[in-house]
Amino acid sequence: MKPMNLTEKIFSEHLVGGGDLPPAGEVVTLKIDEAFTQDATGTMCMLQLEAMGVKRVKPLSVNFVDHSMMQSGFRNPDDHEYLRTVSQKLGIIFSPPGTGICHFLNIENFVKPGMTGIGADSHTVNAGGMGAIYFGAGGYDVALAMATGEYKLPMPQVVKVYLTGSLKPGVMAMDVILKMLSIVGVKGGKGKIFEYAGPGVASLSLTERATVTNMGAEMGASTSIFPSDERTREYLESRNRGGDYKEMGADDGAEYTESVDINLDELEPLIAIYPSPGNVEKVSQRAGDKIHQVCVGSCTNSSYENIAAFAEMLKGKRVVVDTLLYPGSRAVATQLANSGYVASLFQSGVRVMENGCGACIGQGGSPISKGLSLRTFNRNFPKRSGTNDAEVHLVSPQVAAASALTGVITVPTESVDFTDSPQVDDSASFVMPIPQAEAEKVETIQGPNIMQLPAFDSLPDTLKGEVLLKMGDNISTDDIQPAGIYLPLRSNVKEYAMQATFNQVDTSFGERAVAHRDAGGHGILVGRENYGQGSSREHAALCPRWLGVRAVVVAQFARIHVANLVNFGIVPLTFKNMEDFDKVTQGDNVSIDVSNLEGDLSLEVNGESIPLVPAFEAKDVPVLKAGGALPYFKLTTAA
Ligand code: MIC
Ligand code: SF4
Repeated sequence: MKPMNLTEKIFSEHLVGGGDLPPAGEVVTLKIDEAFTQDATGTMCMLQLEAMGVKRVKPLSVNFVDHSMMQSGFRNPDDHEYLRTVSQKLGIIFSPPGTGICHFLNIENFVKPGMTGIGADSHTVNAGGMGAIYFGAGGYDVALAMATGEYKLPMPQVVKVYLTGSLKPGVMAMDVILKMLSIVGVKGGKGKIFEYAGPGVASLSLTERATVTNMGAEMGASTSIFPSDERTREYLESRNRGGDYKEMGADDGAEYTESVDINLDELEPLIAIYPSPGNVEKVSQRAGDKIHQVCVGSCTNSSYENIAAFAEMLKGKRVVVDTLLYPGSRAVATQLANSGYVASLFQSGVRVMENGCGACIGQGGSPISKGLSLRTFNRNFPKRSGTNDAEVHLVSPQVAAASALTGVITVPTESVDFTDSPQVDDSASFVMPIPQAEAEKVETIQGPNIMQLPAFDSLPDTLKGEVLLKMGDNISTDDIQPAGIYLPLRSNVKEYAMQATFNQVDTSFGERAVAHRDAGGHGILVGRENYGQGSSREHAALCPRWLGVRAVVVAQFARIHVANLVNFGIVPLTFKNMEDFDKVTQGDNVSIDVSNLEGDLSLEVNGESIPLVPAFEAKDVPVLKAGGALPYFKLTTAA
């Protein structure tokens, strides 16, 4: 038999219908072992799951609460209560606020080597550190996976990342992924799975591997994966999960589309400079720059090892800038308390915050105006911190510690020996599913924050309307549909759309779009490269659709966003010739004949016909025609 890489092995074991794997780019259907949401995407996902008429989910499913935890007012707690009750009703595990960050809890408790999963969050790929294949997806796709136990995606190419050597003092796993970002860029990973291999792999612990796979999302990759080996066994045994261990790796002679070599010995501390995770430099190039804040945590860097190393460097000293810390889970926080680090962090002047996303998604912890914040997080997009004119650079926990002590960007050089402490089992925090007969009697509680799903009409033969916005490269979902202070509106499409959609790009967008929609126009958006990069939030498609947007025409889309556009009946299109971008102006009246989505498509503007290329797959055509995935699901399951 032909030698297989690890990705091919897991895909083959999960291929619905069996047989050979298709070539890269062709749609493949995988059996999904786990599906999950977090609270900011979970309520919409659950409303869609209920609208599908599902009585009980098929795969292992979890609803985590970690994003919207401020509870200033009824909105967040209402969302949590809906998630708690709907979880009980549908057979889903519920992880209440304070338990920890979804991706961190997932590797602690649920992911096993060789599993497949999808989650309604782009950093679901974190699970690749465990030797599993996990994808980030929009809420509808997660709801469908919960209903059917399956997920469809274009077969990715597999890239080998060959690691040699080991990290020297002051260099951390964060620097490995920042190095990858400097090589691959923020869109170079599209359609690819990064499979790590080589002798350097054994030098990285499981949580270090998860740091690397987590931030693979910032390369636009489908996912990333490490082999499962003795280090995996070590981690699982330390969590009393030794029985979940299975050795997994690529066969000798396995083939890859490309390969990247990284010698860990040669890495230096790196920093991603505002406003993109892809602007990577050496920390030494920025040494001495004044900083105003340090934040440690997020799903990328909130393991015990990360925080203990940070705390150890601070021990007996005081931070000189505002320093916030978010542990990845209650288990990690307890472990830090047991080893004495919580007390030493307090004494060092660190603000020990709740176990959750916190400042990473702008839920508090904003920096000062025009300030510079150093964060161990994975994203530094404009305005994401909640302070519009502040800047955020991304660094490892050791760079964060060295800099918090000096108030300027500082290169860590010494090796850190932190106190070890046994892992803690916090699985008692989860609310487990109840038997189906009892579950069916549960009434979900939907407070006033939960708005019912809007109904959307089918696709007309011609889209006719105005170019509502013309944008540049790398428009992120944070630009399209900001989170931060707007997170409490995630369950209320109308309010979220009116208050937040594109308000960072143009404050008049909501009003203009609604007026145009109500006058019968179809809104069109125009952009350039990597449109929709960043999060998996389907609201970045759902809210524009509510505002009347029916097509987006750009140079290239980010993977998850294009799927979300299709799911909400917005036609994703790309320019055949990028020079045509200059022929379109914001405010132009345009039309697109979409009566035959499989034929030639063009944008009619100012008397010219600009050729377009579909960014959707053939399988998406009936979904777009029906006006979106849920209307299509209803049409096809009723038939
Ligand atoms: C993010 O980091 O941008 C988020 C918030 O976790 C998002 C999900 C969301 O918007 O709810 C993500 O990464 O998918
Ligand atoms: Fe939460 Fe930040 Fe991770 Fe998103 S990137 S899941 S907001 S910690």
